[in-house]
Amino acid sequence: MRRFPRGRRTATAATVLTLALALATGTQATAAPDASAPAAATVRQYQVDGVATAEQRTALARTGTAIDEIGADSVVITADEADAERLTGLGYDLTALTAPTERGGPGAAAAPADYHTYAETLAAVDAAEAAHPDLVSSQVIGQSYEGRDIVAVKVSADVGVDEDEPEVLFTHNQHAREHLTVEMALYTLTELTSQYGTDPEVTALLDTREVWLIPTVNPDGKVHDQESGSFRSWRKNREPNSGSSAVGTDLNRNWAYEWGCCGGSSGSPGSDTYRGAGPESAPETGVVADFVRGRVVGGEQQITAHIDFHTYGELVLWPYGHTYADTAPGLTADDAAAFEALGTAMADSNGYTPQQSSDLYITDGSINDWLWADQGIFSFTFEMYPTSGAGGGFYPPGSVIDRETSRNREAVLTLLTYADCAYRAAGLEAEYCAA
Ligand code: 0X9
Ligand code: CA
Ligand code: ZN
Repeated sequence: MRRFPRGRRTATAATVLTLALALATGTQATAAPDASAPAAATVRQYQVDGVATAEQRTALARTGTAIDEIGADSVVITADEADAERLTGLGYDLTALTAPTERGGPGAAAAPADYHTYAETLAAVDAAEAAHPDLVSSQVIGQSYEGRDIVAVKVSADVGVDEDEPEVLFTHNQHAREHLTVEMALYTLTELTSQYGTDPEVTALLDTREVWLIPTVNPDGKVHDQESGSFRSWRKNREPNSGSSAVGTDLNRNWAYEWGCCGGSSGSPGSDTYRGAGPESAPETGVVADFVRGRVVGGEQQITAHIDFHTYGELVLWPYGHTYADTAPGLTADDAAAFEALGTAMADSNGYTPQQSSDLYITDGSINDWLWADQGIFSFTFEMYPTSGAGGGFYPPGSVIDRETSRNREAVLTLLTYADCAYRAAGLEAEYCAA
């Protein structure tokens, strides 16, 4: 793995940490919970009835609640007992749900060992690089709050040369408990490398595009959620908050466009949607934002298209998240038409539901809004499998990983195909795609 010079000193400390984690990995499924950690409140999912419209969902989200799942006139949230009491006091109608295992029947939920650990993820990246040195090159782009390496993997023909080709970025695992998204990164890496020179479409795309994969944006959160012996339903990063015992920032509320503008995030450190002390206050957000800014070459952002992988809901989402409006400053009718056309084309291939992200509920400080408004990148969110808790919620079993990652093969290739000019998806090439 090649390291940026500025990362070398801390990378050494992080390597020691990685080795320690690797040693602990073998027993992760049965290890006793960390006795030094404060006793965690009981966290579970609740159904909230009578929440039917985007406005009602935004009102609920405004209380600082992260919404996991949307039904016709109800939603599912994750909350501890204190949050649940607070919401009931506000007049919300909550019903505690049983754990995913019971909801989906036997075998519907995963064990921590079903997914790659952080250390195993980096090992898989290193193995791909060793096996395909002309196609794969990884870099440490910075460190998480706890000092773990955040890695970007470039995949392209002649990978060692920065060619003048459209670049496409895939980010994964902003939210700690969304482990299936890390599997998605490893699937894409395996598929692209194994099919180059074999599959004509993959070969042509890697000959003409440069792909960047960031398999985990939130390594500390992933380790915290996965490696204590049982899952913790953790969402945020692991950065302490001054003046509060509550840990963590919601990285997908911490990006530097209209940060905290619109009731789509929380100012309370205890909230699952805490936006952080300021835009890019979280180290992980800053590392990825700096990486993206570093792809401006000769005054031009090289990255043209992006997917941020989340779970769950089976959705393809596009900007804006901070306003319900279809067009807004920085988002013209033609831009919106291109987002809808390309998002719908991708959804046609994977069976997800395509929509503007604010159709769900308002979010501010999301990665999609920043990448589009600030960097001009056609930026989507995929909410992967399942559609509901019955499929395992945030923790679907390992038996579905192959099916649910390969399900996005065509969508990923479609994004690569349109990376030269996304407006082409909406038939606007004459206006926007002049050679
Ligand atoms: O709320 C989120 O950050 C995402 N949903 S999740 O259940 N994975 O937490 C959805 C974000 C969609 N909004 C924007 N992309 N603006
Ligand atoms: Ca290339
Ligand atoms: Zn998420």
